[in-house]
Amino acid sequence: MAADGPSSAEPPETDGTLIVEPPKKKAAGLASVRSAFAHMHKHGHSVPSSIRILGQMNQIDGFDCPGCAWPEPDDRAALTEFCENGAKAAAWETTRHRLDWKFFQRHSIDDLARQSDYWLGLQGRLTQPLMLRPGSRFYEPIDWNEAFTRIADSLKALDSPNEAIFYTSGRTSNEAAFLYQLFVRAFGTNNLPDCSNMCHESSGVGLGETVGVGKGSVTLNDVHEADTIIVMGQNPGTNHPRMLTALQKAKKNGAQIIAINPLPEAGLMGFVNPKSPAQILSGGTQIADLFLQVQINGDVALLKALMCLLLEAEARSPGDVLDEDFIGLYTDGFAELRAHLESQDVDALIEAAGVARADLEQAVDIILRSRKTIVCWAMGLTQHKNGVGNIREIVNFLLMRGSIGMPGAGTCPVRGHSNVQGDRTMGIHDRPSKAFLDRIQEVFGFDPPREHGFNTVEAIHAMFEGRAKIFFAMGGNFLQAAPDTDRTAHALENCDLIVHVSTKLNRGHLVRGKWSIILPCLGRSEVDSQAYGPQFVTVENSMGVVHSSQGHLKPANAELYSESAIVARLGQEVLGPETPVSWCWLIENYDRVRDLIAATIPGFEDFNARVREPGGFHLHNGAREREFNTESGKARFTVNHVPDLALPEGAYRMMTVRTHDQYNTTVYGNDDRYRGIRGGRRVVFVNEEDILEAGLTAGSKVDITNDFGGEHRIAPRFTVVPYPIPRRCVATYFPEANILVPLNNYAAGSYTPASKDVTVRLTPSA
Ligand SMILES: Nc1nc2c(c(=O)[nH]1)N[C@H]1C(S)=C(S)[C@@H](COP(=O)(O)OP(=O)(O)OC[C@H]3O[C@@H](n4cnc5c(=O)[nH]c(N)nc54)[C@H](O)[C@@H]3O)O[C@H]1N2
Ligand SMILES: Nc1nc2c(c(=O)[nH]1)N[C@H]1C(S)=C(S)[C@@H](COP(=O)(O)OP(=O)(O)OC[C@H]3O[C@@H](n4cnc5c(=O)[nH]c(N)nc54)[C@H](O)[C@@H]3O)O[C@H]1N2
Ligand code: SF4
Ligand SMILES: [Mo]
Repeated sequence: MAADGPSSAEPPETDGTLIVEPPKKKAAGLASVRSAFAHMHKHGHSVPSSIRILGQMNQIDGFDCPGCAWPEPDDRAALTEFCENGAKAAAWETTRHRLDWKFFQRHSIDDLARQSDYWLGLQGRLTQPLMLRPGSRFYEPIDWNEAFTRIADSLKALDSPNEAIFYTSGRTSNEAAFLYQLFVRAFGTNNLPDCSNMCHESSGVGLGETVGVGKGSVTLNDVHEADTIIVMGQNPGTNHPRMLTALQKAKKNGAQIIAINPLPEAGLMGFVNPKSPAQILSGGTQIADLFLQVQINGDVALLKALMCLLLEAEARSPGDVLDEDFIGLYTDGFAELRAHLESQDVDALIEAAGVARADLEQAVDIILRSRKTIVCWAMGLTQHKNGVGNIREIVNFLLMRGSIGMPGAGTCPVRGHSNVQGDRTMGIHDRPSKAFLDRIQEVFGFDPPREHGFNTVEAIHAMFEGRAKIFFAMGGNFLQAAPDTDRTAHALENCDLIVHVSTKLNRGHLVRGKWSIILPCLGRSEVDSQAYGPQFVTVENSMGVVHSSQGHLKPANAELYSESAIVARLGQEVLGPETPVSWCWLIENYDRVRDLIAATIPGFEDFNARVREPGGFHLHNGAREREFNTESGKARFTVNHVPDLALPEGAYRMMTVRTHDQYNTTVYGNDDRYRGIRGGRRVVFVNEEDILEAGLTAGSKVDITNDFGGEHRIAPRFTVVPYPIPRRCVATYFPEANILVPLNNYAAGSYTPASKDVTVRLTPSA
């Protein structure tokens, strides 16, 4: 570690007073409206200015919400098509506060590292390129030319292009992402790790192998039409709040909802639509008809038990449960799965899941009422060692009843970042397909590198071992998003150069390489003016709809570059005469970039015209049409292991989750309203009986430790909070607990860190 030890990599303790109240039973309501405006106010916006800004969000001619990837409905509401957390994301981006060079003259990086993440984010938008020179503890302003020259010279001086790593976070537009991957491949590497590696990679891998497309198959209208919706490993009330409106609509149309989660999350239990005075008065609607309180990582066992019960129901009533026609025509592998399920001890599976048999039987009753079943999921399923297995089990379950590729049925991995799905479509991928690289070769006339690049976990190893020397990040906060914080910090500090393209200051900027550079960029709410005037960009939401996003606000600073313009300058400076495209000409008018996308990526034919249709267009999705693009051309049933959930004596299984007041590593405040937490983030939720058994009390301070791969990890001084969580399961918040997530404990097949299943011990703090 550098001079000041690991402290700079980890968020310090907050010193407010922690208040613990009972968890809420319903999400949203008027409190969410108050919260939205309070956050706009915190960032210097009056009520009229807040209304003006938020009123542009998610509108046809406005900017796409920088929050999550949940889609807009066809009948979007004028001015109010956003949620509380979308408003927070907008407030944090459109803040009126600015970070000028004087700020960085006053604060050394050590000084800044002692501040909380909340404080760092409150300081405002980055406005000038900044550089941290070798040995210095202060960022200094530099001009753009100097920044690009240093970056280009460093990249060109590498022994191999594979010594550079190019990270992407999921807010980057399609245009910027396409140019970025083109630049990186023309430079000569596939080292394109992204936030997806830590997020839905297990979904992409699991779905790709089984149904031939790594994206979900349903549209928003399918959700509205479904008869059964299973929401697993997801907390939509906080992380995809407008999904609750869709679930409510589905319920109104007669759907039943099953929630599968270790926590009784408020948004899964009930919802009060803040836009409906009638609902505010009546107290809103119940969301889940059935709540299955699975233990952490009990989902494979639960899904298997469910399928065994379905087979039993089929035996009682042949032809009514399985969709034999579908199975025969469209799938392979069912006989093996059936034999496997028949060999299972259902009671043992039910015990491993941690739920009651009667509840599972009730789930079967709900499911058997129709074939229009959708399964929605997020990080509670993907961030496990058996994350890919979780997804394959969902597919098994849906295929058995032919619940895919028909209205109201299918797969629904709910994506995180607002354009994380689009970035992948544009080629941000450390393991690009041969077909994609062939297209690049045909269209651009150069040989793209064919060997796989580093994903997030491999990138950390490579930097740690000195095999990679430059880390370039298009957005995000790699330091705090990645597992094993200390290890990741050491890895980054080994680099000769770290470059962050960012809108806001974060802790990642404070862990330094030999040289560190911050390039400030436009946010998507702002006017992006190029030679041909203001440009719009495009994004793809969680359901494969590609649409435009146009910012109308004055940029935080006239000097800011757009992400596309930054890539273009890099392309020009680094590749020189060997460049495959004329970068500056391209970004004069983003239509030109879109024409290249149209020429390269299937499904984007006539892109410029189609994206100008109000609301954009749907990308073709094979699974939705029952075209399964697997090797055999059929959807595949698979047999997956039930993970061994035995814990060492005295240990707990820890999941790391988000509070209601954060966007990944951006901390909006120290509250987690729905879970009853105010004024603190270093809390650990523990079952009351476990607290008693361990001789702890509510409010005790504990150190949380993990031992994995011969290393001892410790996260000191967390406050114990009694919570309705299954026995031996505990929950903490990310990024505080990331220091405990072992880098080498990741999902087989997808490398997604198992940040929802960390074996820990709780020891009273000294
Ligand atoms: N406001 C806000 N919105 C966001 C984000 C944010 O930070 N803030 N982040 C965005 C991003 S990038 C993403 S990926 C998504 C994340 O969205 P979520 O996946 O909803 O986020 P998490 O907080 O990680 O919550 C995981 C949920 O899974 C449950 N869970 C954990 N382990 C298990 C398990 O083993 N089995 C089951 N069945 N459930 C389990 C937890 O109790 C929790 O309810 O949200 C996106 N939207
Ligand atoms: N333990 C644990 N770890 C996790 C998770 C977990 O559940 N548990 N979740 C994982 C998941 S799902 C994800 S997606 C990752 C998230 O990983 P990242 O995407 O790397 O992290 P974010 O916190 O979303 O990045 C926030 C930063 O992005 C920058 N930014 C914001 N908007 C823009 C923009 O428009 N352009 C540019 N260039 N920069 C911008 C700002 O500087 C801000 O500080 O974390 C992962 N890490
Ligand atoms: S649901 Fe997601 S995309 Fe929609 S407004 Fe809320 S945060 Fe933004
Ligand atoms: Mo994510």
